[in-house]
Amino acid sequence: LEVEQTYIMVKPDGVQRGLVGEIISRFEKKGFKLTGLKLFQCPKELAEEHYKDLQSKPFFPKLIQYITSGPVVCMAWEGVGAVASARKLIGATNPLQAEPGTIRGDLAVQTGRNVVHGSDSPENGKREIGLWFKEGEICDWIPVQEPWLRE
Ligand code: YYY
Ligand code: MG
Repeated sequence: LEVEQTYIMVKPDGVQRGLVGEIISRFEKKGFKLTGLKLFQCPKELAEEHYKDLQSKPFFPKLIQYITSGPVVCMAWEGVGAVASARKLIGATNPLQAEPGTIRGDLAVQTGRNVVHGSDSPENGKREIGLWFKEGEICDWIPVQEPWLRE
């Protein structure tokens, strides 16, 4: 398994519902390294670029409206196998199908209000971090817990 970067975002409903700390905490506790973090009001054009693969879907306009309806919390996380692992922590797209113990399984009830985004591939992780963060907003650092996470 490779060291990967993944883009995680608390969506506007997660911010409004006061779930930011809880969601950050799940990735922190897992042992990933936070390399970028900001509160951000997303412009429509960026939301459309981020979700461009879904452009033809009937729910696309509503999705863009939702993502731009209030501030989001943008995060970049790094770790071994971080992309797939983060998707597991997040749970299924439809929160009713998401397992208990996952973020969506524990904290959400509807696909259109599923509180969090996570990149679906290492390529998209890099692409999305590049979209949402400017150069200088990503920090590389060595967590003191490193030797206690991996032998
Ligand atoms: O990666 P993930 O967020 O789990 O699902 P995607 O298939 O990439 O869809 C992105 C986003 O679109 C999803 O989190 C909610 C919304 N959406 C929707 O509103 N209705 C659907 N039937 C499918 C997705
Ligand atoms: Mg997706």
